[in-house]
Amino acid sequence: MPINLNHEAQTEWDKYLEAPTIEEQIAHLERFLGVVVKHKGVENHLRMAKGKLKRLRAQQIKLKQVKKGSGEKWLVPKGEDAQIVIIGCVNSGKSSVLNTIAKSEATKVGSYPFTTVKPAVGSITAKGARLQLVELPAVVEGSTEGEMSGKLVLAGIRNGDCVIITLDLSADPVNQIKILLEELKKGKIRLNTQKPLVSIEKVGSGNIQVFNVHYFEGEGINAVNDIMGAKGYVNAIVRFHGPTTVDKFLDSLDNTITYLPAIILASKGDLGGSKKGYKRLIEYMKESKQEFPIKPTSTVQNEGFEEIEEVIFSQLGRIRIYTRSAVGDTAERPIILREGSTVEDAIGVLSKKMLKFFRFARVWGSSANFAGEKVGLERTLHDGDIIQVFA
Ligand SMILES: Nc1nc2c(ncn2[C@@H]2O[C@H](COP(=O)(O)OP(=O)(O)OP(=O)(O)O)[C@@H](O)[C@H]2O)c(=O)[nH]1
Ligand SMILES: [Mg+2]
Repeated sequence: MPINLNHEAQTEWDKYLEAPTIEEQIAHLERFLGVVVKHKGVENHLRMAKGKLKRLRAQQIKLKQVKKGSGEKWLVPKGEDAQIVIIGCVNSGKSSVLNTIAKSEATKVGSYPFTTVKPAVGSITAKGARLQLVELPAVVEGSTEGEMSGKLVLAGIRNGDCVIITLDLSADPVNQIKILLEELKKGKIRLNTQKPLVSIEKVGSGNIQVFNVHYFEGEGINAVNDIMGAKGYVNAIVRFHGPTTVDKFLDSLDNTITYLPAIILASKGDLGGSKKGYKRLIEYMKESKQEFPIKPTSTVQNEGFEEIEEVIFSQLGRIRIYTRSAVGDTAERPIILREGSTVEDAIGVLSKKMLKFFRFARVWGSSANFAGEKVGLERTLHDGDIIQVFA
């Protein structure tokens, strides 16, 4: 936060940072822009505030459309930084988990099945990132065929950036995870699965050219040619970048598959039989080689949620980058980018125009070889880095 904001502006900015709803955030940002005393030292801050206000207003309009029933009801427009979808079988504790994490009464909890029939929304701040939590109605056997609005539920999952799965530990959690993962697999959603390490480039001529085929496990050039031919490719370059099975190779040819990170919250840990259920769940996940962070919880006893924000942020695969202004002030709130993002990605979020006039950037943090290192657009950034852009 720049120390050179006038007192009134600082107060409005602090209120904006704390504001729980979009309406209040907009109101404080508008007041901030009305009272801020303008000078060189606050230029970056002003630009950021105006950008945020624009995004929030756009988001507000979308949310209003959704409420009115514009046909998009099931795709909750994305919040500022990322959207976390909460899914699970019926009555597994999704609404209770949403309310507990969001520390609010965001949605209704009920002992009867299908209490939640439309997405319910809450929000949290996790390590400086504003996250939207969306509880989707239950996934059931047959969701992929449209059972219990299943197609819309699956579309809602694809719209998220990370998934929280709730499993009722007192009611055969192994059966629940099997149903969920089977429906998601049929719905072309892959959780905690690395994207195929193979890239396909369509070209104008030259037939099928293959590089590093030794990575194709148990198969060779002929299998590549057969599969490519069956999928209708005539001219293409296939590059293997790491170990690839036939299933993974087929996945790489299907760009309708969604890959998402996920966490399991094993709920109702206070009920009888839950300890046994938890043990069986851990054994099953290990046997079936499915790697998920699993946290046993109880919403009734408020247990297992101590570091939930950190767990969600780390699974989300995002980094926090802090900008430094021309006069050396560092922003208090980070910009949130995908892991592996570069200086170019960071500037793209701030202002596309700035990219045109970019000269160099200085970086502080673990991606810099020394504090304040001068870097170009291609430098990969790490969580917690600070960048100062010279244009
Ligand atoms: N004992 C205990 N009961 C819980 C816990 N979490 C949820 N429940 C109960 O389980 C029932 C279902 O909870 P919800 O949070 O509504 O579950 P849901 O998955 O959202 O349910 P649907 O929206 O109907 O699919 C309610 O009666 C809750 O009170 C828990 O940690 N411990
Ligand atoms: Mg519910």
